[in-house]
Amino acid sequence: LTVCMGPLGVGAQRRGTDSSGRRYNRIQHGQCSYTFLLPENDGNCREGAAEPHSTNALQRDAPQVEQEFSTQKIQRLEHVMENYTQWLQKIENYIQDNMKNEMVQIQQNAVQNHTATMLEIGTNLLSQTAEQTRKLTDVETQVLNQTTRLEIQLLENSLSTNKLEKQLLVQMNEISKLFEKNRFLENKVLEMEDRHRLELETLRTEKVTFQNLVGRQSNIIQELEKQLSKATSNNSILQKQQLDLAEMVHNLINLQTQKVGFLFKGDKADEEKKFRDCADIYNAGFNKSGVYNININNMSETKKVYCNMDVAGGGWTVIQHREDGSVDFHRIWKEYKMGFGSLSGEHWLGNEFVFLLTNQREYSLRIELTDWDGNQAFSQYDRFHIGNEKQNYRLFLKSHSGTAGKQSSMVIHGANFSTKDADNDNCICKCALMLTGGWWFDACGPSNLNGMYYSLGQNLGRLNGIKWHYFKGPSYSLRATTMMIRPLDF
Ligand SMILES: *[C@@H]1O[C@H](CO)[C@@H](O)[C@H](O)[C@H]1NC(C)=O
Ligand SMILES: *[C@@H]1O[C@H](CO)[C@@H](O)[C@H](O)[C@H]1NC(C)=O
Ligand SMILES: *[C@@H]1O[C@H](CO)[C@@H](O)[C@H](O)[C@H]1NC(C)=O
Ligand SMILES: *[C@@H]1O[C@H](CO)[C@@H](O)[C@H](O)[C@H]1NC(C)=O
Ligand SMILES: *[C@@H]1O[C@H](CO)[C@@H](O)[C@H](O)[C@H]1NC(C)=O
Ligand SMILES: *[C@@H]1O[C@H](CO)[C@@H](O)[C@H](O)[C@H]1NC(C)=O
Ligand SMILES: CC(=O)N[C@H]1CO[C@H](CO)[C@@H](O)[C@@H]1O
Repeated sequence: LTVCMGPLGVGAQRRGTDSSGRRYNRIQHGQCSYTFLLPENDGNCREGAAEPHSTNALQRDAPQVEQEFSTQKIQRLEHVMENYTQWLQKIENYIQDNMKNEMVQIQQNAVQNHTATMLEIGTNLLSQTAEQTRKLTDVETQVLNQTTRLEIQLLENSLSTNKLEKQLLVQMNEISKLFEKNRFLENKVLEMEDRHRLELETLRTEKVTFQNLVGRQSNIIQELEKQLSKATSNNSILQKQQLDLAEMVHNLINLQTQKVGFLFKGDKADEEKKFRDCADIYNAGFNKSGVYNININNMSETKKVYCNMDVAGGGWTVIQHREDGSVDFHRIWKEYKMGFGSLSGEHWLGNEFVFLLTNQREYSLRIELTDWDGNQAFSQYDRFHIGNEKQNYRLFLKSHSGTAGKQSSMVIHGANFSTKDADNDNCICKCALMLTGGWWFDACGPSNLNGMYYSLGQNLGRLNGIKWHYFKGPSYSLRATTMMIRPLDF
């Protein structure tokens, strides 16, 4: 057979419809081409599928056997075709399915990606939000902390303010109380002033009446005196009467002066009291030793003096005192004139003041001495005064007594005062330079209470020490001395 047979490829197959409307299937293989006319389709068959039992005659001249064989082959080919077609369809389906799956997967991936990104963004946002929230919370807590602190401070402030207010109230209350007290006191003072004024007025009127009375009384007295002078010429009986009358008059006068004195005393009470010396001060009721003001000779200017109110009845005005050597006594005339040292300690009152003092009335002098064994002794002179500066403050003494020697250690017949720059002694030497200090040196005499101060152990064998010959000998320097004066009639 020269029938061209060969493997059939799909690409070499061609289908179509001929001019008469019959469908065909043409297969090209090499030089051979085969055209199959396909039976009429009943409508259910698929296009391109060959009918296995076609009654249509082939447009080919071939014997019957060959025809049958060909028909078989065609049928097989048709099957194969169909199989292919099915395969193709299957593959198509498969591909389509796959495509669908992939699309779905891609979409899913995309969605997942989106979701993931969204989630990521979401988580990012969430974490950022969380961060922000944390920060906000921190800020909030800080703000709260500050607020609480401020509130606490506010509370404390208000508490202290309350306290202050309370204190203020208390103070105000006290102030108002004080005000009330003040007003009360003022009222009282006003009342007292009124009363005082009234009393003063009554006193004044009384004074006037008393003055009138006094005038009348003196008139009567004058008359009585006249009668008396007349009666004087009468007899002794009359003389006796006169005496009686005189006594009566005297009594009357006393009574009047007492009354008037009493009245005038009130007016004088405002005047400051003046003391001539410590005796006056003592008599005025001051019995404590110490520094006081006096007015020597009743002068207006005051002088401070130390008053000893303890020794021998008190009332002593101290003019010299030594006790510890704290003050230098080797000084010049001018200093001895005006005084030096400390009144409550060692001092010299001053010759000028002693002169003024001892010439306003009669004074006695007392000298207190203490040795280094604690023994005390004194010398007293009933009369003591000194002259003025022109008289070189000359010493006048009378009547020595006391325990510091039977004889007076001060020259009783008197001596002028000498200092290192004023030599008024009875020696060709200069006693004040030799023995130091200022004193009533004779030549040079048995005493010098203004000599050098020597402490215990150095006080023996000293010619220029604090000397009181008839107490401790010529070369013993004493531990303490006091010279003080008091009116003779104290
Ligand atoms: C068609 O395909 C099936 C498998 O899918 C196969 O078993 C059968 O033999 C095939 N038919 C022909 C005619 O090739
Ligand atoms: C998903 O995201 C990754 C990276 O984020 C990217 O590489 C991938 O192409 C994305 N896929 C789709 C389907 O968008
Ligand atoms: C407030 O803050 C301070 C430090 O800044 C801290 O010591 C204190 O304990 C805080 N107080 C409260 C009530 O948080
Ligand atoms: C001093 O005076 C007061 C009263 O003025 C008196 O009580 C006292 O006893 C006196 N002292 C001496 C030592 O006289
Ligand atoms: C002292 O002066 C007053 C007046 O100031 C006088 O009344 C008094 O008598 C005077 N006393 C003596 C002691 O001079
Ligand atoms: C003492 O002083 C008086 C008065 O200045 C003088 O007349 C007299 O001579 C003096 N006596 C001696 C011893 O210096
Ligand atoms: C006796 C005598 O001389 N008597 C006379 C006393 O004084 C009065 C006058 O006050 C005379 O009248 C008396 O004669």
